[in-house]
Amino acid sequence: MEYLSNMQKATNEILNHKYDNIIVYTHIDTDGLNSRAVLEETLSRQGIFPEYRFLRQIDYGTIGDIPFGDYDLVIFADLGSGQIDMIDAQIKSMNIKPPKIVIFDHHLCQFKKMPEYITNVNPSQDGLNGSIELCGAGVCYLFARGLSLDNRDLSKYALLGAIGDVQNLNGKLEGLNRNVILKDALDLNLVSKSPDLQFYGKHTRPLFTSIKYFTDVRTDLTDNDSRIINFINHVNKKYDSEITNTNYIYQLSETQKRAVGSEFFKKCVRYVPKEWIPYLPKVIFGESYELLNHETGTSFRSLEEYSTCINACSRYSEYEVPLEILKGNMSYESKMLKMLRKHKRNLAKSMDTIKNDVEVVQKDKFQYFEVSNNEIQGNIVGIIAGMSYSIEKVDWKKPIFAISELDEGYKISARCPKLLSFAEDINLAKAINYASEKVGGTGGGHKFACGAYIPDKKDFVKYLVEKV
Ligand SMILES: [Mn+2]
Repeated sequence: MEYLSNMQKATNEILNHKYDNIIVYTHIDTDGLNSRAVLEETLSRQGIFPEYRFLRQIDYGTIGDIPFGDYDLVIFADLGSGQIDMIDAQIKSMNIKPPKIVIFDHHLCQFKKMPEYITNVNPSQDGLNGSIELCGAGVCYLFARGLSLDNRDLSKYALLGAIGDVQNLNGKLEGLNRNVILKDALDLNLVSKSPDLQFYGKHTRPLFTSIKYFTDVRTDLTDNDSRIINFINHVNKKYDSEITNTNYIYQLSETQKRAVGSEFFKKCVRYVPKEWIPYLPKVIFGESYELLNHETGTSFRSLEEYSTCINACSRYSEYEVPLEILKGNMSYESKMLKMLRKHKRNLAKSMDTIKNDVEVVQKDKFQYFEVSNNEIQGNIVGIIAGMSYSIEKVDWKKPIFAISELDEGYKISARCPKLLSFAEDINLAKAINYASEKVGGTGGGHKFACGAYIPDKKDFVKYLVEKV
């Protein structure tokens, strides 16, 4: 029970020592921002008011800026477990008395020997799966919940973090995410849970568009408006329903959703290899979660779309706006929606670039394309790689790698449709880690979505061929 005893130790460290100088670093994605929201609220309820900072990642470029010598306690959330040796080496090189360090994280732990002054709280220590059972905000939430059951109102943040990190990969939340966090949120009537279609965009775009951009299976509906209209008409006739082209998924009844889903399933069956069919249901049907204090039809009702909004801001290094929205300050709403629109415009423009101006190179087991920072901004190239599966020349049965040229070095983004990753048991994170380390870079992420930074692209593709 290493994780639980570390949680106890961390709690003791934070609460019982009455440190004057505390600083909290959190990651910048949806999970990181929600970790921040949980910690800030929990600690202020305890009368503790640390300094807070956001950090994109701990690496050799950023670690020198962390003022370890100025604080008694440094807390990292949703990052840190993978950089313990680096932190220790940095502190040793500073010739200072080490501060106490607490890490609340769910990423892979990597260290040779745990320094005595660091407490690393990570569910993987008890054999839990940090990709689907608990996220960074979830670890922070369990810390808060351990202090007082009155903190259970913060469960909504932990759920948002989990969805932001795609921990509902298998169609629904599982493990501690489900048995503790979702249960708390349901008990307090903060969220609803219901069986649903797995199409993205239940409150913010018509069913029509959701079908159009479904990228797990390429069917004749992919990116084809008139066929989608025919498909919806077919469903209506067969099931005697009246779904219109402008209906949003949230407006459909459960029966209508089931009708659309089963007809869509039947269609997909004709397009996927036979061995993949058993995995089809879980990319079409799943569970969706909604925040009951937000109106239907808004960007903040479904956890998935809310999470997209937060990421749209943080990708452009805007953290204040999503954090305020998370705390319930809706006066930032128009700012956030403005950023979301800008983000969507960038995506649309970049998709045109991929369609018209970029060559997709086909290899035996994967495909890749190269772009410069001017063609597609480095901060969205991963999303574009994922969306590119709706384009004809991209093979939806193979993973895709995007190599984007930065001012210095290259950013690599890898994506693979969920269905493909289930059916072929593909682990892109392993492949990208291997190839990027071979060329002197660093990489990581999930099986089906990950990234890396490399100094030189020469030989990178060769190493990928060895590992994919
Ligand atoms: Mn995370």
